[in-house]
Amino acid sequence: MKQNALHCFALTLLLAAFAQAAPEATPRPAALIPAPSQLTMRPGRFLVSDRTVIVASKGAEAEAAMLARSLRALTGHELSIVDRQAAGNALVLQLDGDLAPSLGPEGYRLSVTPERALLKAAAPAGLFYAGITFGQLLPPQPGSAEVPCVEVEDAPRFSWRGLLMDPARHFWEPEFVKRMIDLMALHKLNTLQLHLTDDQGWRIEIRQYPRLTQIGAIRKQSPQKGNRKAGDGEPYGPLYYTQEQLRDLVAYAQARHVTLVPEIEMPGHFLAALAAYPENSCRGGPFEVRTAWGVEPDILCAGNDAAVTFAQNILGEVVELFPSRFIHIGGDEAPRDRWKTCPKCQARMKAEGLKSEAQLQTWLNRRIEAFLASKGRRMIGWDEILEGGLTPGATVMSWRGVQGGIDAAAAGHDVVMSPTSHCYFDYAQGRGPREPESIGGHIPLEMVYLFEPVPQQLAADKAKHILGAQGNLWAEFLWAPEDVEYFAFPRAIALAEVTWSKAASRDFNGFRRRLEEHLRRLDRLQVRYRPLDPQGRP
Ligand code: TNX
Repeated sequence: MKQNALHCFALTLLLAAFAQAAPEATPRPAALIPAPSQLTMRPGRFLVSDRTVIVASKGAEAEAAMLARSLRALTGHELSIVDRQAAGNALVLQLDGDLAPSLGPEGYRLSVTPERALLKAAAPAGLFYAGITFGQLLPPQPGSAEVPCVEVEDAPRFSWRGLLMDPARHFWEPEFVKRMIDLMALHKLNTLQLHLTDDQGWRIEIRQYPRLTQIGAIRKQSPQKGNRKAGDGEPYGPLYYTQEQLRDLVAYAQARHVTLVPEIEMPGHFLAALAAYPENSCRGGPFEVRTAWGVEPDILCAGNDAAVTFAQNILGEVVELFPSRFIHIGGDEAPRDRWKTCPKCQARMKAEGLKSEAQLQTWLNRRIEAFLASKGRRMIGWDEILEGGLTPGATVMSWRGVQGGIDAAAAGHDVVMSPTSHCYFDYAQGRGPREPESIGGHIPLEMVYLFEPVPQQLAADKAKHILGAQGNLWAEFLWAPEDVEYFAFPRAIALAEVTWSKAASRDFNGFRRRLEEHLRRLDRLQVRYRPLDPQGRP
């Protein structure tokens, strides 16, 4: 009995010792989102203080400055950037080209010991993402500056991790676009498609064609909030981005490793341009910028050489502003009825031996693609560009399901998956009465999380053509920035994990647990996300 009590006492001591040592020996894993490829927790902690320095090796200076900024926001500490470590601990940023074959330009290694956090990558983007991960190792409470020791090796699964914003339907001020870029970067999303033109508005200054914004950037009224069939009687605009603002946005995004992909819709969704320059239509106008949502029957005239030149000249200015490899030409929902009765379009079809209006769209795309190629760019368009046969270099964004993407990839074309089944972030997230008005549909968080961008039907050797996936924030029913944030988050975070993390590590319950902690970070940034509560908005 005595013996037993002694044993018991010893055991208690041992357990107590363990309990104390436990947080040091095996720290709780941090809520990293998206989940990294490999994470090993080590004993000990790294403390960020005023004595911590950032050591930037050659070529890492810009990333060091970005990291200092974000750590100041997260911890309140002002870290100085030096080229050599002195007293105290340090975050060391190193570029190492030898890591390129294993980690690519966006992958990184992060190794944190009590004395040193070593961030290594083959290219600046990787260092940037190592810094984001370091920031997520800090606890979500403000002011706390302790990071657990870890070894992380990480690289994205896909190169296109995208969102689309739609300033054509409702205009987003540059400051808000910057906020969205910041929030994307926080989740390692790297591509923001800007839907700059549509039937309801032209939102990009084109110097050669000033009426595009003088006329195309204003609509007489918009559908009423809460009653989409009625007009609100309120003139909207002129609202557009100047070229100077766009250059500034591009630079802002570049510093955060986000590529801005401009989308200039053609031949359909083009009414705002035709309102300004009606001679580029089949019927000659006059037209007004569309005041209802939906699709307009009047489109660019593909039979008219001057209209094709008009489109090319616009793109000529667009490529000067946006350095992105891809230029998006829309191509969706172009009713080809006007082409059927247009003498010029019919003459073109005859002269070129085209058997259908769909082939005429392909003919137009070929001209546009060649023009973009002459500027060193690649053309991407919605899956309708498949209908008359794909042009040789086209990349397809598959939105009407994934079949367009499967067909394009099978034929050796690159593809970005953005199907209405999983990626339409303008659809409702819940069915409850407290959900805000939306265009319709129902895509809850879990649906996005379970999206697999590489369809099973696709042959294994074609999987490499799937560049990634994109969530689309169409803005007919997003009226204000808070709506964009509500519809985007947390679904964009699920998409970030889908496009960054290994397919094998996908686990919705684990994601949800990490997300709950991660949402405290979004609270600090005052992001107006949809609460996880099944009822949505409070
Ligand atoms: C279809 S997706 C469209 C957009 C709308 C969206 C609304 C696509 C290529 N075209 O013009 O905004 O649906 O969900």
